[in-house]
Amino acid sequence: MSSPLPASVGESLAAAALAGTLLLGAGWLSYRIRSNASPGSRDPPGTRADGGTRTSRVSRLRAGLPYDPVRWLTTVNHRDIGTLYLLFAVVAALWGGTDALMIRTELLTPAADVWDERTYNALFTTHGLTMLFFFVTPAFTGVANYFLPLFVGADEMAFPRVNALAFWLLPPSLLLVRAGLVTEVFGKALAAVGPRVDVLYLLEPPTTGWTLYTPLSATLANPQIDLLLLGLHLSGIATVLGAVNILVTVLVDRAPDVTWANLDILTWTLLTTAGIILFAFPLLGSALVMLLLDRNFGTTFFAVEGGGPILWQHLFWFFGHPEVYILVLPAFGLVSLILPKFAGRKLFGFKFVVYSTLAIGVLSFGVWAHHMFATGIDPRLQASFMAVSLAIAVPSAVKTFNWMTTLWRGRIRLAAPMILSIGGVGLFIVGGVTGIFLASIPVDRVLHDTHYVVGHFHFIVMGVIAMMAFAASYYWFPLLTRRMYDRRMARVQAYTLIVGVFVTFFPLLLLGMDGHPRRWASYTQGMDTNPGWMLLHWIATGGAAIIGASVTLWLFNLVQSMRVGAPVTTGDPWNLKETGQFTREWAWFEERLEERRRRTTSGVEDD
Ligand code: HEM
Ligand SMILES: [Cu+2]
Repeated sequence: MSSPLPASVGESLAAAALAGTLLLGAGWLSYRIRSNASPGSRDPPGTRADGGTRTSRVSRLRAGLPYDPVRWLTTVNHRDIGTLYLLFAVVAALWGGTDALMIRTELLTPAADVWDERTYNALFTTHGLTMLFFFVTPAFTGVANYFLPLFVGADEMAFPRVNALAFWLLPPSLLLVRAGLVTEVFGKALAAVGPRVDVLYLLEPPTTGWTLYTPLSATLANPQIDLLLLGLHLSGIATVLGAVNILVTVLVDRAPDVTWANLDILTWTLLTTAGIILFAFPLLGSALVMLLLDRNFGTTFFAVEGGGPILWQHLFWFFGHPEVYILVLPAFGLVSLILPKFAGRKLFGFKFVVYSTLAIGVLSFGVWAHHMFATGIDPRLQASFMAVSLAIAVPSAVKTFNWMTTLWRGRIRLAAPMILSIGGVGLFIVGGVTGIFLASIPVDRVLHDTHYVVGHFHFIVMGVIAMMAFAASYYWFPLLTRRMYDRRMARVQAYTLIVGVFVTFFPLLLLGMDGHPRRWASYTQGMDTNPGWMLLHWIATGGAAIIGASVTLWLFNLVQSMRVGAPVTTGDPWNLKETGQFTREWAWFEERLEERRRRTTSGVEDD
């Protein structure tokens, strides 16, 4: 049965319904947040200091659940919000990871016969967007929320309610970005049991690539592109709100004994990242609005007769290059934090690591046109961008040498977080060095838009960023859950992840040097002259399967250990006191354990 409405009416109705639902949800949430004043928000329902005892049917029902859903929806506590960010990031990573495995499956055969071309284009688009905006940034914002106040000795983030708002903008923005898939799956499920509702098939998954280049993104009729732009805009607002919170917390809410001289390395990198976000994201926001106006209101910002399609690339990459450092700096911070703990030595050259972080923060705004060497912009401009791009490799190298020197003559303990940190540094070196080649104009002319570029940045985004997210999950697991994970399984997971990343992305460097363009669903055209391509794709897909197995092992280990892992009874599960590296978050944890012990021995029920 087909819908009687003309497509455009159905489309507007669907958009209005979606917007209405979002607004109602937001209104309800803000009401709940306001009535859940921060002091008692972690107390069980019915016992809040401000609310008195409430015994409505709903609150009795809530008290019977293992988790109180209203508390999680309305919390303004930094650790709760941090936890929500981390859970959201895991969900997004698994969703984006599914895209990745589907991409790799298509490339097993030279023809586009597993999925079709359109699906393939959609897959690499949603994969990139999901991973960058909904996995990496939320994961590190989660770490910042949970740990930054503990590191700087603040009771809370500076603006707890803004913090809740920033988090709750993310789920709707992810849904907007991926709405087409959601509505289509919903439509198919509905059609299986009842009527076929045409309006649910109006949104086709976006096929622009994460870079949203004009003129393609300005001219595609698919209304999903508009939703995508709105969703990205929303997620940008969330990211800026989060960054403001981090900045103000560090600048204003530090404990008296936390000075600039003894601020820890992770806080330094989170602070720098927040600074970059403040300058980069508003620009993305503006560009997205211009594109929306071009698409819907006939403006000509990116039309040939107006600003021209290249303007998009300038605006996008003015945001986009700093964005790659927004993603990588927190991972660098985690290396600098975790590596010394398991090498038994202080981070070598702490000051230089801080200075190089700040230098990267500034320089990252001066290199954007290295993504545009192939567009025919003025060669004199290109040369200056090449120079700054080569220069930005220097502070990255400074860090790498500091990490290696930290290991030198250290007492190295190969626990899972350490294996992942060392692996992360190693893979980052491959990613960084391939970047230096790309920064050179003549080399980039050959390699631009090939799989070499995909290999380059995945050695960084998977090689060090995802690697350090896993390392952090192990490192703080005892603190987050009061239980220990299975260490042997974790070590196996860490080694397989390193192998998987290398096996997946090294063949891409070779394919790129062989001239294999990126974003091709089918490579039959190249097979006559390059019969080796298929083998390289097979190896890469095999690597992706190793990564998939490794991530499954990680998930299994953590979920299982959360339930039945060995209880942690000491505040120092990593023996950090021995080498004088017992940091504030662990001290906080130790205190909490002590308090629990006092409460249970004095017979008070624990939470
Ligand atoms: C050592 C410093 C680095 C240099 C010199 C460098 C250089 C480059 C160059 C020149 C390109 C453009 C290649 C082309 O499209 O032809 C590029 C692409 C890219 N780089 Fe890097 N890079 C560096 C570090 C990083 C880091 C730290 C990240 C990620 C956290 C990163 C992520 C990316 C991404 C995502 C792209 C591809 C964007 C796209 O077209 O989709 N790079 N890099
Ligand atoms: Cu760049």
